[in-house]
Amino acid sequence: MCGIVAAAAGSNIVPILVEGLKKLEYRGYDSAGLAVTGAAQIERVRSVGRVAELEAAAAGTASPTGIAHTRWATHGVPSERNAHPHISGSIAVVHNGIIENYESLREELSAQGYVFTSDTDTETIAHLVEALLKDEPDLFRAVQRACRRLVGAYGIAVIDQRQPGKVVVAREGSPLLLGLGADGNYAASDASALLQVTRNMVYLENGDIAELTVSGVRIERLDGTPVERPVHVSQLSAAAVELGNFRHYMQKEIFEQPEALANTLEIVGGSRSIQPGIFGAEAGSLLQDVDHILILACGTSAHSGMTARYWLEAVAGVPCTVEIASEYRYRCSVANPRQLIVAISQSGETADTLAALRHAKSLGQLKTLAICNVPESAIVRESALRFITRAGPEIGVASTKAFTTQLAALFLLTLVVAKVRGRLDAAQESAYIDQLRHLPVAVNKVLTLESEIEGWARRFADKQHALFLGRGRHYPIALEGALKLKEISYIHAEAYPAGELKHGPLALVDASMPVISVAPNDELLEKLKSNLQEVRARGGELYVFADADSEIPASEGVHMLRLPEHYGLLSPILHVIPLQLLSYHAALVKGTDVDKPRNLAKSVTVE
Ligand code: HGA
Repeated sequence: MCGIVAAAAGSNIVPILVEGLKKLEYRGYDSAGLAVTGAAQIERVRSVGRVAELEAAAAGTASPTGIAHTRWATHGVPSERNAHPHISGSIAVVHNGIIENYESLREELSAQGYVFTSDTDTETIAHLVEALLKDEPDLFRAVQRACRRLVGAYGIAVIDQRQPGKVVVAREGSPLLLGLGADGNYAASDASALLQVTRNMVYLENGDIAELTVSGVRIERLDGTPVERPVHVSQLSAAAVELGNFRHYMQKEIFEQPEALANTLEIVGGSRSIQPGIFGAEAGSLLQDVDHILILACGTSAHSGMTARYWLEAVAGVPCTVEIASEYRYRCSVANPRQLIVAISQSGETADTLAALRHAKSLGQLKTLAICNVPESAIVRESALRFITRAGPEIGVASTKAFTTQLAALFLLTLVVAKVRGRLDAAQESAYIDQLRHLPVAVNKVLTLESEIEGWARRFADKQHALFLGRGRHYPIALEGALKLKEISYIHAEAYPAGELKHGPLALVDASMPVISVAPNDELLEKLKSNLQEVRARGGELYVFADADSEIPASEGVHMLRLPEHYGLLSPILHVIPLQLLSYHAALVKGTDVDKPRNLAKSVTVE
């Protein structure tokens, strides 16, 4: 989603702003812009398209104070006039998020004579601050007063030509952090933008407002109370976001899965048993009387939750429900203080998941667990327990390594809950640990199938539609395969539990509809084989991912690929990988923008 970078330093900060925006490009955006305090007035540069174009356009711009932004439009089409920063009089504003009361503010400010030049909700903030500056000349105080009038979610950064050397930032619901540097102070929506200048980060809380100058920062609450926030030394590796020898981040990230899984599972160490403490010091007592698990997530993370439901019920014997976060947060649900709330999000900033977590807590459900890839994120900070997947930064918008590491974390959760409930004996536990340890090797073997999968992708990249089938714990894997294909190749895809075929979707099957089936050698294989016959009988072309020992012969119209190992309960982690590769290669054939698919963004920080 949108990105913010801001700086108040001792020398020209334009190259830092541009470099910071480049680091945020992976999040997805449609336009970019920056503004600095100039010799006589605010200097602003905006462009639709890539940050490289903004960089070229800003070649002659220099200043020690400025703000910059990548926009992912929510209000008003992607265009130069809607790109941020927005200016009113002597001030300029960039904004992430959505101002929900922008229409009434717009009416009020228009009545005062302010002329709007964009269709954004953001421009109301610029005019509101400008209007308040008339009574309150200090920028910090004027922004503070403006924020009290805003309803919605925002991370903002503001500069004033009349108060050079100063940037004011504030947040409510959108991520924002400060970077304390040697030659100045900085702010950004994501730490990766600031690693170029500092590792010393201060995470702002909702309702915080901060002023940055070259010599320091000060933070207050919106009501004027001064606050101190701790300085974290970021452990993010700057090299982790380089592309290396791969063509795309998505490809790199698919191939990083063995390492990502090994890193994530390192927490188990050489032990023969798994302790609840891997989810946080209080996990042992907090999990004690849990009688239900409610998983809240969106998109790919919801699919990892859906897979985990099969594990949690089968192995730990605990009832489990998975809800799409944006539904749960607005639904009247029955609260259960004994249920464990599990919030899953790659970034830990997903607005819907964060809001769903807060909603769950507001109902008195305080047993909360975050499964996230970013340790300093809001969802982690606001949960009682946490498990940090160690996938490393995920740049491709279509999630891959975050998904498989989430699955590994959820399997560990299954084992811990099973133990707490007395449902796992030492021999079983040890066998599962062996299987987990072997996962990186097993994933490596699956990755060797890439060239055959590439051949399949070429066969159906010209198709308009595709159907994905799975059963049991592989049904969510079929859903994830369909989502990947939609996201990056723009081929319409749907997933069904194979038994549902005859209840409707079979009507769609003909020779032009490829049907991709996840067919591991499990207890449902015989049932699945009958479902595949139903497809074949209607002329549908089948692409089947089976296990080495699945007895399904290849025949005309039935293409078979066998995964090297049969992996039992953990098989979903292996079977999703060929589906990731299939989508990746279909997208390459179609020539789409694999890492930044149209209309989509990484870290969905708006509702
Ligand atoms: N509402 C603003 C900013 C959108 C945003 O934060 N996207 O992630 C706009 O539409 O310009």
